[in-house]
Amino acid sequence: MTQPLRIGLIGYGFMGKAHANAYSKVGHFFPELRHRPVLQAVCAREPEKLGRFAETWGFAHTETDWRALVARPDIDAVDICVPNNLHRPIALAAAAAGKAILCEKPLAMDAAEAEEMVAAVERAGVATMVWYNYRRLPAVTLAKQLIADGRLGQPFHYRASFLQDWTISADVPQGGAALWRLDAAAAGSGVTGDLLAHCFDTALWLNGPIASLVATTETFVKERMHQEHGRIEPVGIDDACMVLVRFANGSMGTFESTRYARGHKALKTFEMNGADGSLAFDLHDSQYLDLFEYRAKQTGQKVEDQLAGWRRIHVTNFEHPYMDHWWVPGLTIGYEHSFVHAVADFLRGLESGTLVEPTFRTALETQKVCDAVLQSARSNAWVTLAR
Ligand code: SOE
Repeated sequence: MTQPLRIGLIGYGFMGKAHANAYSKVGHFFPELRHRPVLQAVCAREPEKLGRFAETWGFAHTETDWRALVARPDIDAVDICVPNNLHRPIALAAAAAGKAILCEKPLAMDAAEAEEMVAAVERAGVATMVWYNYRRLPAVTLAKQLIADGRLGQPFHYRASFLQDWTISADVPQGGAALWRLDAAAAGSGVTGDLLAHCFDTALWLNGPIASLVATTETFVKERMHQEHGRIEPVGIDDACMVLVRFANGSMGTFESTRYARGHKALKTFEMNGADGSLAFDLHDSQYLDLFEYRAKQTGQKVEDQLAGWRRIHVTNFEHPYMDHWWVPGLTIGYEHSFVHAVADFLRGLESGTLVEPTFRTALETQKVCDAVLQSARSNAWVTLAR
């Protein structure tokens, strides 16, 4: 017997579409799950576009005020896909209404807001998940499994980047639909919260907590027209950010993010080097994980020098994470599937009673790292993260 989980989606931009697609697909590809998402209601401000979105994706109802959506008794889970400055009020209201909450990243504008949200959801005892979707690409989950299995040995280095180039033109406005990511009042920060947050979430998951860091940021375009009222306003976000970190496990890390890397659209990479091996991932080749084994886990022996080398694992076998739910070995999946996996894991978590990661509490740690980055960039000094 399947059990419906009635979703109330708030926001229908790029992320709203990714989530709606995931809810639609999950039951087909993960039929063993008891809970089935039902596209119950979607909320946004523009009625005409909203109606079209609801019709396209099959939502039963629409609302133009998020408060009305949260208050609906026929909604079990609220999905927050709106600009970051609305995450906190919606999450607090949804927690008070006893709804499960799925929230786009970053969790909040800053760690203080995130703390308040964590307290509210834990007080209410509701299930939460933050959509750090890249964890759920099979190659990234495989990296987690290999590291947890001790294949890399003592970790020395972690390096990550997320590079884009879509804001180089000074003519790109800030604010409003799609461009709220450039408006500090709506986004909280620039690449730090939008892109590095993904890198930090993956890094904390794979390599543990960050103990201290030093960062520098730059805003290359100082003024932009605001899309909502047409006035030229100072730009308050970071366009680029570089960070040096020390992890609690003794390893060192570097992180870089920018929207000014001409030619790069979404170059998200990470590499980790340990005493016994290294691994590397590149989002442009998301079905691959590169592994260098210095010492073979099964035998404990050093790999013969003439055979040592980087191995490219095509992460499409039934044995690989999530892949037994898709096609036959060798056939690939992509970006959208990371969201389907997130929903599947969330539903499985509801069934087992073990909440899926990252919960609001886990995402708070990423938020604290983002805050420390911005604090360090302002003060030009190392920042120690409290534990
Ligand atoms: C920004 O361009 C963006 O869409 C982020 O907001 C997403 O989180 C990232 O996955 C892709 O880039």
